Amino acid sequence: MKANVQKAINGQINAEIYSAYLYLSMAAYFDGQDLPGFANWMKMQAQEEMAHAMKFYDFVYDRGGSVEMKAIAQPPVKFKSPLVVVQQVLDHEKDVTALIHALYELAQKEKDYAFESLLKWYIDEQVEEESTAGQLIDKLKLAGDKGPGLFMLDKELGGRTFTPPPAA
Ligand code: OFO
Repeated sequence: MKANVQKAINGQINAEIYSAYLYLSMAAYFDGQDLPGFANWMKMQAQEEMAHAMKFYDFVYDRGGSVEMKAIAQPPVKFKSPLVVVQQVLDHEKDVTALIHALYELAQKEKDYAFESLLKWYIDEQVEEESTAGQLIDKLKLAGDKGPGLFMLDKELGGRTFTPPPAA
């Protein structure tokens, strides 16, 4: 594996773990607001992000490279409202999509076909991530930011479970 590819993947591992950390911070906000269903949704999202990080991690070792853990930045800890939080989820996922697309361009430039193939999974996953976040925003707008609608949506989100992605 080329040094610049390895460095870029290590950077993305850090970004995925940051995503997990961000979603855990959002989970903590929702637990503090007595919205355990929203908190559950964020905890499941955090688990997904760790799985995204590990898929890159395993790929590096499958290709004879090495992983180096970097410091994880502190995520925001104060949030304005449930709607603002879910809008931040979508904004964050759009940023991550841009990172994945940049990695794909690097894979093409370096003619690293195995990396390119791996990234196709992430490209599809980001379509899913943005769509899920967009749906959550729509549901929350319909339910309203407080009252019975919010309570019902919280119950629904409490049912989200984690399904591990296929191995690299
Ligand atoms: Fe790893 O997809 Fe979200 O951030």
